[in-house]
Amino acid sequence: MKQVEVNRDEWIEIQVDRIVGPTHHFGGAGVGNVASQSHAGETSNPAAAAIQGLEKMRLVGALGVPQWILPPQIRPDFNFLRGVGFAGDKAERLKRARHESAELFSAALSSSAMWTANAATVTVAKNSLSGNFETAMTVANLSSSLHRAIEPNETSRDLRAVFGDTVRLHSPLVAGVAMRDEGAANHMRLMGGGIQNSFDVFVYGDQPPTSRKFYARQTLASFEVIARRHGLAAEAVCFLKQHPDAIDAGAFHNDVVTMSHHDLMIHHELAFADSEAAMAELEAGFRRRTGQSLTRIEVSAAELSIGDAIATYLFNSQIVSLPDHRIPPAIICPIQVERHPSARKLVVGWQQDGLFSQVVFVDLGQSMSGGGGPACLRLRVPIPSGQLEAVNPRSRWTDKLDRAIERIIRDGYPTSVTLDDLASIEFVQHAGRVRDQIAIQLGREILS
Ligand code: SUG
Repeated sequence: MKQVEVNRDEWIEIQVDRIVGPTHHFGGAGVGNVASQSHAGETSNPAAAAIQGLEKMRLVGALGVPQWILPPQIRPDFNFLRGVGFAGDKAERLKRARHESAELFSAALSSSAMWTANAATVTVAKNSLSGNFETAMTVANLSSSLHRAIEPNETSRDLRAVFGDTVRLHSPLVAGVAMRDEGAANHMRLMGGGIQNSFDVFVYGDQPPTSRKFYARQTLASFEVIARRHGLAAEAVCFLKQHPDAIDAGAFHNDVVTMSHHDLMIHHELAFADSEAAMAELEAGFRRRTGQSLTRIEVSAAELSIGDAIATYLFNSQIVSLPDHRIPPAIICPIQVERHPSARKLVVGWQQDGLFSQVVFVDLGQSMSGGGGPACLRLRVPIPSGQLEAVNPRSRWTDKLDRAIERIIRDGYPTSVTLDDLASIEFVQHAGRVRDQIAIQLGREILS
């Protein structure tokens, strides 16, 4: 087994997941997202979705990895419904939206904030004034899609409630086509040695030649702004362009075709445009920055077609460092990988090569049908270990909190939801009360 260098820089990576909301449904609204589009209109199971997500947190917690939990966002978003012209009391707004616009109705009820990899872009850099390393976050504006563009305000509040002053929280970029930003799903923090040597890789899709079928969700300009706001040095960043064919095949985020951890990057051969030159530039930049070489594994289309990469979400596996840093990280893969001989062979091979100490397969069927795998469901937030206690303990995963939340889900969440169910005011008011019970468990105040 590969011996990993002991990490002495005393930073720790927190995983942040959100409980799937009781109005979780299949709206089919994911731009360029094949799974979301192909499951549109199916009956959903919010209880199963929330339990599957909680089980993944339980697994991460049991591995000894710090796990934090966000409550479901408040849905329906009645203010949004009023803002798009549905007047009247809440019941009327809901009914009118259901009859007049399937898109606006679904957006107001979406549980898409569950995919916390899209909550924010998170980097670590030296603050030029204090000279200390600090974690900075820019909340993603998610302006590519309506149902997601309503997430950022609440996401900002949620991240503030968890992290307080332990991180520098930046507001979302000003909305607009030029600034489309989807957060950490298109960002990789590579490291050689320690976090002080972070090498931030930003992946965008909007420059020519662009995709034809689906528009790119992340722009180069948005990441340039984020790198500048977060104070990242030019030698510590690299910008890569998504391959337009990958976007058209359904790789709407880079984390669907690439995964990374410290000095390891595994990607599909079709992930990046002008790949040979881009990879040479990446490797040279990483070496200059860290004095070390990047372990880069390129999976060819012969080993796994781009279609199968997207169907299995192999590259959306969640890699986590274990408390004993001498042991290689664990990798949490969707069950679809286990069931696909070529995808399974690849991950088992990486384990045999010592890249991972353990491979765990998880069933996230409800999230996968919306186009979200294990890595989509978590935001990675590095903080100095000494500050772990300062991160809100009320929303840290523990066995006890897990049991309390599971009880609320099993007692109160619906197990079958259609769009018509969601048009009932009684139904969504009940869902709102159940959502609030979870928020209270997580130490949050309920705004009436
Ligand atoms: O933005 N799906 C999400 C999935 C996000 C996955 N995240 C990462 N790759 N990191 C999206 O497309 C589906 C909504 C619906 O079908 O109702 C949706 O929004």
